[in-house]
Amino acid sequence: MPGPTRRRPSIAWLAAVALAATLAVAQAQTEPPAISPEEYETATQIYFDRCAGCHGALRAGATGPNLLPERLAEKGAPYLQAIIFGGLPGGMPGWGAQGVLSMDEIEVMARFLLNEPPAPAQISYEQILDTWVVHVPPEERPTEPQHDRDWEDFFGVILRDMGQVAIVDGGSKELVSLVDTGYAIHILRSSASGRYFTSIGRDGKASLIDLWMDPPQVVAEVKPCYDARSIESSKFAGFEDRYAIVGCYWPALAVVLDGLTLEPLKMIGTAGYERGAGDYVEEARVAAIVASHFGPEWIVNIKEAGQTWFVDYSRMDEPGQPLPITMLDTDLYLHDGGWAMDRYFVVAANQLNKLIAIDAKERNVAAVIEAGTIPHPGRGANWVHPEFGPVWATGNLGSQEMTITAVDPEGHPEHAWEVVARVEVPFTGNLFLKTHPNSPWVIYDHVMSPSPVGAATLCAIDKVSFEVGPCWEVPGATDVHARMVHIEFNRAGTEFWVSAWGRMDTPSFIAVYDAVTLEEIDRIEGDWVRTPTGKFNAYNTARDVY
Ligand code: DHE
Repeated sequence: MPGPTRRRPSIAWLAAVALAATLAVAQAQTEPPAISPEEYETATQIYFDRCAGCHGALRAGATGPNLLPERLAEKGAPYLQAIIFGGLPGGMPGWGAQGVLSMDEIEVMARFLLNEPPAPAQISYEQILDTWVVHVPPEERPTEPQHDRDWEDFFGVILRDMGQVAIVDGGSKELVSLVDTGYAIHILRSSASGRYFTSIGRDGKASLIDLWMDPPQVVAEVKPCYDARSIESSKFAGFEDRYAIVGCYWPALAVVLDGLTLEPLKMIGTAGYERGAGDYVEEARVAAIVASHFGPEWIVNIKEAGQTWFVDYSRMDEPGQPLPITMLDTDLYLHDGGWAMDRYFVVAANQLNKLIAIDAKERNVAAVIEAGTIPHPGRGANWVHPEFGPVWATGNLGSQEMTITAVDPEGHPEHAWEVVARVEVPFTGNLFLKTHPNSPWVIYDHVMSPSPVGAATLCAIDKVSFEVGPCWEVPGATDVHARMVHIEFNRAGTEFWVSAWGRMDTPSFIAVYDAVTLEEIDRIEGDWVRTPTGKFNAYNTARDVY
């Protein structure tokens, strides 16, 4: 998207918007406002970039409300402009106030929302196949690492708006290579061996990065969807690195790929009927996916259908053999989650303020837990507490609470699925928390805090006493317009890294801390460090250490 022209709104403009908003109901529009084809195209792109994640590709509502003209017409364009500019307390960002959208763009967006939405396209297997490229075939790849670096301690760092992933040496902190991937990369996952990173872009493009090559590079890519957030590889014994799966937001689809070439093998449509006796859901988006340790299957969470599917990949390449999918009714608004004790996959039903613990061994719901407001675990944090045994924690986006739950019904039945602590943290806006067996702390961010100080503040929570230890505003973060986001430990668990997520036009940094003393011991900087978000240590990601 071209850089917007930014004009600060004058007080007079804001007053005019407020006045117009109060008059809007009375001035309900009967005709949609005019919008030129160029404006419609610009607005469609902005909608995809900024709005579709919460309001859905069809604008029919998802975690955010329905944005169809029938509902919005009575509100009127000035009212919509005011909301897009300033946001709402329930989580709608103030795109104008944050400097992301210009006043001209906001004005076009308001008119776009009062017109009928475009019909997003479906995708065919041939279209996916056309995007598939193998840069280095498996037989031409090295049979052993081509460099002396400790590749299992590499970090893949997402440079979100650069469409790149930086491979950084976890020991020396040197940039090993910078690889081009999809647009606005969302997550990385490691193959079971740890040799490959797979990445998925918001534009649905998947890339396979070989860490044994010198330098590490993208060896294959494919674009199975138009909009996606999740990717995972096959991890069960005997199937290591063999397959990968992409979860799409649009179209409603999961696509199984060959793990070494990313050749598309199987498309699995997810549109269908909502859990129980629900309605038909056309936009049933795939949220978190994890590879089970109990069988050759992925646990795939279908957000708007309120279902979790166990997708068996064991006979994927045997024509005429079954591809069993076990459907489990869980709940609506499934989003992100992670392993508790390597047995229970705990996923947030975020708009319901719930956590659902899915037993990967029995393939059923083991427990439903009341979290805080909009739980957002990332993958959560696991540790063994001296009194409660194994526990798992999530942060919450909408409340000042870290929720800690006991997760060992067999070893500690007296506390099973009990929330053993609701720890008060200083700000709302948490997205991620992380720990490592060798650190006494859980590290907690507040990236979506409405206050710039909150967004730049990290906290360490004591894993035994549950006390909030030091919280600190990261020096220099606000100077580069950055929010501190996403924590990742190195393989040894002796240090953790946190991204200062700034703007594309300003180089930013990654702060490195001692995992015990919490002292800042290094800062990764350079012209290439722009819009860093998620970071994934090859060893920890392959083995689900968090
Ligand atoms: Fe994410 C994980 C969806 C906004 C960075 N994000 C996930 C997952 C989902 C998801 C479904 C779980 C994937 C899995 O485990 O298989 N994220 C969404 C959205 O729908 C949402 C709310 C809005 C959108 O339009 O995308 C959203 N996410 C963000 C951001 O704004 C972040 C901070 C930066 C960005 O890329 O846009 C962001 N999401 C991340 C990261 C993870 C993630 C870094 C993986 C965390 C981990 O440790 O595994």
